[in-house]
Amino acid sequence: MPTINEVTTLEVKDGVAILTLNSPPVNALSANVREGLNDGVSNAINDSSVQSIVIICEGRTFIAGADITEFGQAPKGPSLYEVQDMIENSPKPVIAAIHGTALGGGLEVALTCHYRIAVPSAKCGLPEVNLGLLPGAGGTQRLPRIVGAQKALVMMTSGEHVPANQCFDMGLVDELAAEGELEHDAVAFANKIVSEGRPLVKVRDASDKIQGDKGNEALFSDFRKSILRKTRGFLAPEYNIQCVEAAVNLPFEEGLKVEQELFMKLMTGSQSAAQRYIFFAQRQVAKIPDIEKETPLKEINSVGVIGAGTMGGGISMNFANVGIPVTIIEQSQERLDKGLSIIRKNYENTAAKGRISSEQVEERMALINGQTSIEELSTQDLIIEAVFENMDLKKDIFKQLDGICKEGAILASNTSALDVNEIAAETNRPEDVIGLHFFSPANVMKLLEIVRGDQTSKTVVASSLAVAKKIQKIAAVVGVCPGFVGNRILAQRQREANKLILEGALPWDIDDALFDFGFPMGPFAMSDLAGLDIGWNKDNSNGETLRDVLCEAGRLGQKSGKGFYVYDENRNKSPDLEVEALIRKFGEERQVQMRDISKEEILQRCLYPMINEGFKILEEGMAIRASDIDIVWTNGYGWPVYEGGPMFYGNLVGYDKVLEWLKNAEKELGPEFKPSPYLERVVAEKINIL
Ligand code: 3H9
Repeated sequence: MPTINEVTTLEVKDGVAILTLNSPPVNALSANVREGLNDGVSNAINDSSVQSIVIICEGRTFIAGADITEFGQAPKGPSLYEVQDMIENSPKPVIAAIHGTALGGGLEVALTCHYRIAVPSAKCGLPEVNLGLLPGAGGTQRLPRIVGAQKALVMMTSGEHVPANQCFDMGLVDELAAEGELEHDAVAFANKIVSEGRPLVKVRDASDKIQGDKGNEALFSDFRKSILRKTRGFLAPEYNIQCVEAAVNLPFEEGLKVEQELFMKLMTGSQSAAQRYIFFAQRQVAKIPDIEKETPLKEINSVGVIGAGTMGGGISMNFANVGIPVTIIEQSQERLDKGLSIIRKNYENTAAKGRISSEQVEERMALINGQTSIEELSTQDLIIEAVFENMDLKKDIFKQLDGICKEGAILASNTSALDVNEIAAETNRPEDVIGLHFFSPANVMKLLEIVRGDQTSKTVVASSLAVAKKIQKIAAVVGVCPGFVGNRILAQRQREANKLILEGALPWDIDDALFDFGFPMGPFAMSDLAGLDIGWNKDNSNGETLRDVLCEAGRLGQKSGKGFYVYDENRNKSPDLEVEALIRKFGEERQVQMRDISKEEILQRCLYPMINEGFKILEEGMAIRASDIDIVWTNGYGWPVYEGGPMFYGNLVGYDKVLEWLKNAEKELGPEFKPSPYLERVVAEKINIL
């Protein structure tokens, strides 16, 4: 087959030039793919035996976008715009033949083709927004012209991958091919276009779908309002909207200029840098250096969960959702029934929102089998203990499990902070013991910390990663230390927040600073939500901590209508003078000097110790890489993705500046700010840890 370059071939069949790209893994538009497209289309145009051109891809997908790894590098080879001009201005019809996903620049290439054909399993989308970008190769101007402004707004601000049949309905795809017959059907479609003398459709010239929305400001303001909550803090969604506005109101070429200007702003900004970093971090986190790809996996076809409380119930739902039967154990029938009814209610709520059918509710409930005896866990492949955080209790359970569970079963604890090695030592099979730390609500939160004990076998780690993927979690492998990665870093922020309110900052000052930074809520609003009385005991409360004082005053959090804040009947919070007075009194009694504390200082006090702790975690080998820490924090603790996580953010601020700040804080405020020696080394030797 004639080769254009190392990733492109061009073959002519029945007057149809078939230009095939093969650049694994995802046919991204790297320099050689652009070159292949450019030269291939050019050759086909110049070949008099060719009447039409089909662009098709080998491997798992059509072009999945620009090559993100090339961003920021000196341009090489033909630009994407040159390639698109070549395709769009071809005097012979060019047809994109799509399987897998046509995403970002890939869809933008397809949009310069005169026609598009796809198999039913294919999906199309402009997901640039998820990388903090907008489609920068004319996609913002062409998509609205083909699907209308409203649909383009939804696609571009959500980044969703739209199934081919929907693309067909909205006119984005002109023809559906039979599954597995893409090349054959694309050639037939190309011949039909030629024989019927169909026009060379240029999407850029279409106007019927956008005409009616010219000057329709309400369309855009309503849309902005509808996504406000979800997109708070992100720049890219707004810039995408501005591009669609330009598409509707300006001529094509002027719209392109708006697209280019806004694309460059995003591309050179820190938000997109953070979001692109997180994209790769998310793929990196699943790679464990000492665990080879070939590591044998244990099959997990049945699961046992101990505890039908909030955690146990949520954990069980994850497995039932993917068809894995779960046996859930609770001490009493009453508690079991309560737990099962909460699970059912959760499913029914999801069904009420239309996300699953009522049959699916029943199917999933049928997969969850409640039992009151731990002896029922003799056959399951994976057991997850999810009882409350008490070492003695957990040890006792693992001792029992050791005697009950079948050989080779994975024995996991959902502990959020306790020593997994100590728990494993209760068994005669520590190699099968692991921590699987889910985050609440466990059926919703994406993060899973996989806690690798000293003796946990590679097979058990690899199998845990595989099952995490199956239940659609983002798993980070962490080491055994108090609080692991997530809670260990959280403790730093919590400590400083608690100290700050005695030094003069009020709970809402701290919450507001962190909310404005991008967290969904600050630590005090969070405490109110969780309940201040968790772990508080009325009988031995002696006003020693502020929490004691608040609980003693009946301020238990949202559930009692007041905690750090006071709440109205809709659970809207307001600052409360009474709390301010209690805090002042508490501070005065302890002779704490009150002062004005700026928002900047609040952020430094709360965030820089977290970065420092991240370095300590890396130094101790408790996280594999800095980006794993950021994955934990962006997926489990609400660190805004556009700030990249604590380690990325530290680099943005400058590790040298963080270090200097910590040194001063150590002198002025105490030893808890002592910089990690690893941070000192990274700064001194300018080591790149990201
Ligand atoms: C863009 O197009 C800008 C334009 O508007 C034009 C500007 C001028 N580049 O996810 P996977 C790698 S922006 C480079 O595990 P899956 C990925 O890192 C782009 N590499 O597979 C991984 O590498 P490794 C818009 C990429 O099957 C491997 O491919 N497009 C790219 O679960 C496999 O990836 C997007 O945002 C890329 N564009 O999912 C689409 N994409 O094996 C981004 C992937 O070394 N990609 N890699 O870890 C995706 O959403 C998924 O990768 C996809 C496949 C759905 C395609």
